[in-house]
Amino acid sequence: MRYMTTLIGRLLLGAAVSYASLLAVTAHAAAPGITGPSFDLTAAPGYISQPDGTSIYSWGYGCNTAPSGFAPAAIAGASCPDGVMQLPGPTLIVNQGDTVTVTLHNNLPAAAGNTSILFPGFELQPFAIGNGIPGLLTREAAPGGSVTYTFTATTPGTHTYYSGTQGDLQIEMGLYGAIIVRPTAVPAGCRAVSATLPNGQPDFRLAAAAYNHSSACYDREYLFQFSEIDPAIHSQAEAQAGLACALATGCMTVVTEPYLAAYYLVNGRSMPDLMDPNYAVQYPHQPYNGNPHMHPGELTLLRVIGTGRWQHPFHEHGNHVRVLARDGNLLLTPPSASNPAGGNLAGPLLFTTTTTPGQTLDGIFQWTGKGLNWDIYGHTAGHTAPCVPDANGYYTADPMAPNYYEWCADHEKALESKPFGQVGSGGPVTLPDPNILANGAWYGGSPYLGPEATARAVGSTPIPPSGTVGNDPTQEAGFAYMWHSHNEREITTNNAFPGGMMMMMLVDPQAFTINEAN
Ligand SMILES: [Cu+2]
Repeated sequence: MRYMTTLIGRLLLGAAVSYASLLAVTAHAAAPGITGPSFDLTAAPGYISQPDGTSIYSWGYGCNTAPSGFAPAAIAGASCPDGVMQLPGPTLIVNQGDTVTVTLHNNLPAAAGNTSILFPGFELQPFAIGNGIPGLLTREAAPGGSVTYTFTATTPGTHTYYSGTQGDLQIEMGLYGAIIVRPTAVPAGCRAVSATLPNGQPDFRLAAAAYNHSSACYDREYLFQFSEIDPAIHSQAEAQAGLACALATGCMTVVTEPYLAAYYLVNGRSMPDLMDPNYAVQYPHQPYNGNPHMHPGELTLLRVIGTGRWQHPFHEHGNHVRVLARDGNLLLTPPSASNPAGGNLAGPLLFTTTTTPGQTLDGIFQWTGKGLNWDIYGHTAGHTAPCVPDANGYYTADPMAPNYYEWCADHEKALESKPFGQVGSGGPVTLPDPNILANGAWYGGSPYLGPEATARAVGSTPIPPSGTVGNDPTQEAGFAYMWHSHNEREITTNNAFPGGMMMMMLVDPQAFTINEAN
């Protein structure tokens, strides 16, 4: 939403004290998780924290014993401590074709009764006699007991897993997580995962492509799981957690309707906590963040999962999102008269990637600055940077160039013909569309990207005043966009704005190394 983007920009600039810590963070998101194909999980209680200082009694999946590994390998300091619940549960990363085994230990209070996991989209192998207890939807683990699920990861993409027992209570309490299945092949035109991207910076991708399709290549990826919390449900469960109980269905009487959410989470955290690093020590039960960064031109894969009860209209400012797949199913055209082979991408271009409970969505986001009608790099007379358009109109000859992926049609187009404030005598040539270009905490005080951005903005009347935030462009000075729920109720934390389902996406100059390893 446009006015909200402006508002949050002003809030962030104005509230220097409360947001000072945000300006210093250089932590990013990626799609961190644990690798398989065998996983030993616990379901256990714990307390998550929210930005208003609240601790909320929750249930979550965690590692029962140490995982075989962590991904992406470029993230240092990853952890999944034995027996510690987390929210969301560990992201399970496997390869297409793997035989995946997940053993679940029920360490919830006896009063919660049995618990289980569903793996929608995958066909479980038959259960051996004695493996778990038959439940309504799947085999369950009794309190203190365990159950093992086995399935083949047949289809690549983004999937979800969650409790199949008393879902209105157990999913609300936090028993959910994500599964990422890496495709088997490197499709034509996609780069294999290596130590570095073409620009020489670290490669944090989990795979060369999201699916076995050359249109599913990407340069960078983020996973966002949307959920909400009704604290009244959690406090009822907490109050009854100590009840003696020997029933499979538990002994709690928790009223889950009417449903009154007060906390709106992305990856288990709310704004501004979600901008802190992955695995930050202050969130021992919420290891995953939501802090997307990208360079101009990069194809950014968004893995979006709806959990909980409500739809959440997730709006990615800066461009639309091209949907690749839903529920791990790549959306392709069928054969037709004009294209007998079929197989072209068929997903819509969405302004808002609305989440649906239980559904996953993969989409590609790209920011280039095309359409602004002025030179985002501030090239002026006498500059030496070339902009020779490729077949698509972008400068892509040199991935190491400061203006790599510049939209050449706007090369050397001035933002203003006269200094700011003198609109009557010329003024800005083109006012930026705030839906395309926004400002925010990292905004370098210059309307230009690039290592010389601040210097270019210095003048008698720079726009906006240079040094407003005072960041060194090679450190952190890009274009900031709010990515948030378009339901305004959901960008609050316990009724206070700003909070909830809100993050800031940063388009960083090529000179800035995007290091997602915390
Ligand atoms: Cu918006």
